Amino acid sequence: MVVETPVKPVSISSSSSVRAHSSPPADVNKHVRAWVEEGVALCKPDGIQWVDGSKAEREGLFDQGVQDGVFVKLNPQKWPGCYYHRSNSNDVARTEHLTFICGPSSDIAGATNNFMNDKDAYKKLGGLFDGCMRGRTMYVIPFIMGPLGSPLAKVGVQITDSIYVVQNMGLMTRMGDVAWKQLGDDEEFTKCLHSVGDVNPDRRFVCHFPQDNTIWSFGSGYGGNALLGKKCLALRIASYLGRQQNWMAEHMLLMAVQEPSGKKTYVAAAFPSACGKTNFAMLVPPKKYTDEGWKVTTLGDDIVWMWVDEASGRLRAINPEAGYFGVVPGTNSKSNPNALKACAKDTIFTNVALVKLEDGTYDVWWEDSDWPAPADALDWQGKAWTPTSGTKAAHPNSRFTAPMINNPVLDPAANDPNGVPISAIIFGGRRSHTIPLVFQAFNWLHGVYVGATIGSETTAAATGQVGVVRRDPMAMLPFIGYNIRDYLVHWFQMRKKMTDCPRIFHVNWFRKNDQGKFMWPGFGENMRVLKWIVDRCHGRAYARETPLGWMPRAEDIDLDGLNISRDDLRALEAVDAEGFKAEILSQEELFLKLAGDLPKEMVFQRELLISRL
Ligand code: GTP
Ligand code: SPV
Ligand code: MN
Repeated sequence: MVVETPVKPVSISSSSSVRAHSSPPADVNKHVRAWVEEGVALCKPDGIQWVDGSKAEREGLFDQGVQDGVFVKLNPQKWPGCYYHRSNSNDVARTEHLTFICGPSSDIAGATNNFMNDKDAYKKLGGLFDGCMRGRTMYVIPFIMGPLGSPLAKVGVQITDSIYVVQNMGLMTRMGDVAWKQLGDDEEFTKCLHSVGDVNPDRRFVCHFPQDNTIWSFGSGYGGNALLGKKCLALRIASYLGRQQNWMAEHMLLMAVQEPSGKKTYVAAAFPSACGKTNFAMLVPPKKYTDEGWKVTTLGDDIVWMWVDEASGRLRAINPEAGYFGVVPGTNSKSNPNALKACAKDTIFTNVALVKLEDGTYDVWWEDSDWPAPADALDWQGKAWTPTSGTKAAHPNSRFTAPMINNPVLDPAANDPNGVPISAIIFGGRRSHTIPLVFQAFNWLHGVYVGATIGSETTAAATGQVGVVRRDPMAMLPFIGYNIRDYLVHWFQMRKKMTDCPRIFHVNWFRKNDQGKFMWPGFGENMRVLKWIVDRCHGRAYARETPLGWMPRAEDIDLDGLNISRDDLRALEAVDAEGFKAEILSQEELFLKLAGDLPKEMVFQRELLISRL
C-alpha cells in the first residue's frame, strides 16, 4: 500500500515555525554581531537561533524538522540517527547557469564564469532577501573549514532559514561554538547569506563576491547551492584566496595508500562531479592486495586545500570538510562498502525513495542498492512508485550526508592540522571513448596541460543535458572562483615554489567497448592502476614513452584474479591517432573561449603534443 508521507518539499510554510529570539554567545565578536544585525534588518525573521553545534541542539532541530515536514525519521533499528529529506523537485542539483562571480569588473569572472556586477548583484538579491524570513526563524551557523588550528583553516558564518541546511552543515563542517573560538576578534570570516526563498528557479541566484569574502545564495535548498561552506566557500572563495596567498583549493579527493612495509603514499585526485571521487577515496583493494598488506584510507572525498611546505619544499594537503555529501544510486556493498558503512547511522538521505514498513516506520531505497526493490514506495518527487513504474525511484543525483568519522577507513591524519605530503595528483574524466585507462604526464607543466584539458561527459550533479563531453579544467570548471586565465597561470607557477613536485597522472575508468559495456571493472579493482601510480612515484614501475605520456605496458598492470586478458588491457590503453586528433580539435572550444587569455604554456604543450602524434 502506498502511504501518505509527512514530507513535503521545502516551502515557505514548511520552515515557518518560529522560535524565541536567542542572543549571541559571549564569544561572538563585534564584526560578526554587526553583520548578523544587517542580515536581520534585511531578512526580517520572526526569530533567531544562534547554532552552537551541541548534540541536544541537533536532536531538537531534527524533532522540529520532523514536525515541520522537512525530515522523516527513519527506522531506528535499521537506520539509527538517520533522516530522510526530499527537496523541491525543481531543486535537486547544482544550477551552474544561476551561479555568478561578482565584482566591479568582468575580468574577475573570466571566460568560463557567469558574471554579475557586484553592485547590481547586491541590489538584485537584496530585493529578494528583503523580508524573506518573515514568519521564519533565522539560524546563524558558525563553522570552520579545515581541521581545528590548521594554518589554512577558514571560518565562515552562514545565515539561513533552512533546518535542513543547519543539519547538513553540522555533518559537513566543524560547526558550532568552536568556530567562534577559532575566529577570536578577527574580522576575516566568510559571510554566507542564504534563504530558500520560495524555491523558484526564476528567483534563484548563487552569487559570490570574492573581493568581499561574501556569498549570497537565494532560492535553493540543495547541496552545493545551499551548503555554503562546500562548493561556494571551500572551492570558489578559497580558490580566489589561494591564488592571492600562494595555496590551492581543488575539487579533489585525498587518500592514503599504505603498502605492506607500512609506508604511506598520499594521493589527490580530481574527477568532475559524479565521476568517482567518493568511490575512489574509499576504495577497498581486491583480497589479494589486502592479504599482502595493502590498505587504502580516506582523508577526503571532494575538496582539498594544498600549500607548499617551506621546510620540505613539498606540496601538503588538508581536506577542509568533515563529512561526505555523496551520490547514493549505485552505492552498495560491492561497489562501495565503506560508503554504505559511513551511512549506517547519523546520516541524512536526500531525494532517494521512501518506503513505509509494516510497523509504520520508514526505510529508504535506491537503484543498485543491496536491497530488492520495494513493492511500493514514494519516489524522489513524492509520487507513488512501484517496480513497474518504469521510472527511477531515487533521483540520479540523490545524496547521502554522512559524518566522516563514520568511515571505517578514515585516515588518522584526516584531522591533522598540518595535513599530509602529496606524492601524486590524478586527473580523470568520464569518457566512453578515446581516452586510455591511465597515463603519466611527462612533468608538472605537461600535467597541468593534461588537467586543464580534461574532457568529461556531463552528469546529473548539475542541471542540464547529461552525457555530453565538455572541457572541465581540473574538474573545476563550475568551481573556479575567479578568472580561469589566472587560475591556470597559478597552477603553472606553483611548480617554482616546490623543490620536489607530485607526479601527475590521468585515468579513465569509463571506457566502453563496441557493445557499450565498461571495459574496466572499476571500483575496488582500480587498486591495480593505483598501485602502478604509487610504484611510479617511487621509481619502482616501468613505463613506456608514448605521445600522451608515460604508459604502463600490458604486463605492468597486475590482472591476477581478473577476468581481463592482456589484449583487453591493450585495448584499454590503446591510443588511436585519428581519435586523438579529433580530441585535440575538440579542445579548441576551450582554447577559443580563452583566446587572448591563454597562458603560453598551454599553447606550447599543445604544439608539443601535436608534434608527438
Ligand atoms: P560528486 O560528489 O558529485 O563530486 O561525485 P564523485 O566524483 O564523488 O562521484 P562518485 O564516487 O559518487 O561516483 C559517481 C558515479 O560514478 C556513481 O554512480 C558510481 O557508481 C560511478 N562510479 C564510481 N567509480 C566508478 C568506477 O570505477 N567505474 C564505474 N564504471 N563507475 C564508477
Ligand atoms: C558536486 O556536484 O561536485 C558535488 C555535489 O559534490 S554538490 O555539493 O551539490 O556540489
Ligand atoms: Mn563534488
